[in-house]
Amino acid sequence: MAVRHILILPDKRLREVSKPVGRIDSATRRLIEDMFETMYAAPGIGLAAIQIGEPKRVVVMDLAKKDEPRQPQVFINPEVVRSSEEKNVHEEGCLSIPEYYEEVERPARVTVRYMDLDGKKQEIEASGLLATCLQHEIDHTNGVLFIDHISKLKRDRVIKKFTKQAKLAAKDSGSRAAE
Ligand code: K1U
Ligand code: ZN
Repeated sequence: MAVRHILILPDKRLREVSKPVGRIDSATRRLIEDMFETMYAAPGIGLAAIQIGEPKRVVVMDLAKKDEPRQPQVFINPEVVRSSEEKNVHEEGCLSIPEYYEEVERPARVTVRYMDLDGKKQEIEASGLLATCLQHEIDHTNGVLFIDHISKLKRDRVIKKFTKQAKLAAKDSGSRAAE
């Protein structure tokens, strides 16, 4: 198991549409282990495989509170099959956009179809934080980020900030390599 590097905005790979998983083989199981280790280390409550550079439709999640035992959940090839008309506003964050939080409006309840670790088809009806987190992670598998759901003004501002930071970091590592 390994803690993997999390891709940060404006990394173009975050815009890739991930590919469905066919068979759950040892490589997929290792990927899932790495995803949990990376998510717990961050720390975060969810992670999609593309965030560690693997364009596969795999999502991990743990919504347990600090004082509760861990509740790891795996969703393979998750898709929203039903959404409520009713909307909910929830503050969201993203491990690929560190320390930026914004309120996002999404359907309050969703039904998600997915495959479990045994390759069995499952369906879950979600509301509250689970619904928000599932929609956020399924968006990642489609190359969509939560900032795509906020105003263009706010989105452009955050993209500009992270692009500037990435350029400064690249310049800094280049000058250190030349020393
Ligand atoms: O997909 C991700 O980048 C993970 C993201 C999931 C998420 C959070 C909030 C709303 C929707 C989706 C995070 O985990 S951000 C970090 C976070 O929320 C958190 C971190 C430590 C403790 C509690 C929450
Ligand atoms: Zn995210």
